[in-house]
Amino acid sequence: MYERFMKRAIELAKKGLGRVNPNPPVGAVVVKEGRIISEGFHPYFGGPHAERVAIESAKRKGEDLTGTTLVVTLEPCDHHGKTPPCTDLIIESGIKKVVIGMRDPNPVSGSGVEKLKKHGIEVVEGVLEEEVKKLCEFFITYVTENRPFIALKYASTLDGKIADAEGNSKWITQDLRHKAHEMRNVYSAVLVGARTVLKDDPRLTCRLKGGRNPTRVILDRRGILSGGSYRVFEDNARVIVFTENKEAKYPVHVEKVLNDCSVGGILKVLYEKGVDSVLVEGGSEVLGEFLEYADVVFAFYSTKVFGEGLDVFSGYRSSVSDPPRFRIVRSEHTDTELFLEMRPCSR
Ligand code: AOF
Ligand code: ZN
Repeated sequence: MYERFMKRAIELAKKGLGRVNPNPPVGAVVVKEGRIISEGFHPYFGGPHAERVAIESAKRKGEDLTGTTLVVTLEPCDHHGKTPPCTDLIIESGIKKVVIGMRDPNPVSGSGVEKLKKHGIEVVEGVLEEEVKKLCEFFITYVTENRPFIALKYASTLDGKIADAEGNSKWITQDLRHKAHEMRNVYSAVLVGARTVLKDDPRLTCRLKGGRNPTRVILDRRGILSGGSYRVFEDNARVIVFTENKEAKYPVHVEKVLNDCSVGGILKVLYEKGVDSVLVEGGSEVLGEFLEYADVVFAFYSTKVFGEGLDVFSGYRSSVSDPPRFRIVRSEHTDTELFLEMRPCSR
């Protein structure tokens, strides 16, 4: 019965994707006599919460909110964060029913549901919960596991090579390239190894109209990029370089992190810096190191064959008895290319 309204709230929430991190994307609608009278979403980090935007918009239109229903993707907060609690606003407004997609997994937010019920507001929970959880997966991972959500992304030939024998990797796949830029528009950070920077000199920016650039994270353990000038160092986006080399020098706006460069060490620092999601784009050894940490894998396959070349996950070793396995959750293809979204079977 509320699914239709929740669908709209989810659609609204998506407008905040890539803008609100590490906060959750949230959408809300106010329903009166079976129709939506106002809408709202959380627009950017630190900005007003979705519920507030929707309620204030209804008030501006002169609507009386008494007896209305608020449909919101996430349980309203009951804490003073960067904004006052949404629960108080809802209670004062005269709204009589609140429909939510999921409970707020953030331990600091308090229980909005209990508070609303105490004030005589009816609460309906779990509407399109699975969809809402997917929408909030960066946020859920970030606040419950205290680490960023991790995606692996690569383009490979039919025979599993991400570069030819000379190390050239440009344009293995092309048809579905817009997807890669959609990812860069949503993930907080993109991570690559120093050798990818040396070989490909990528920009790692988002080239969608109206898109925004992710933070670029470079893994330069030995400091081979020290003193050099590369496109990833351009100042059109935040840059963080991890290195174990004390002497390594980078341009002034680059955040140099002298730290243990194990995956665990990197994730801990990124978490502390507020990075809720990382898109690992290679190269081969970096993909191998992050493989067992992946929450999702985005693979672009071409039907080209290289024979000799660079493996997708070099340095990684497994066996037929217990290899990591993935479940395909989405697929798309053109005549010569295939896109797969996969999730680990173990989770
Ligand atoms: C949001 N947007 O629309 C809702 C949120 O630091 P604050 O004050 O912005 O509060 C952030 C927390 O509030 C967030 O972690 C989540 O638990 C809760 N609800 N947050 O950013 C919203 N409804
Ligand atoms: Zn709130």
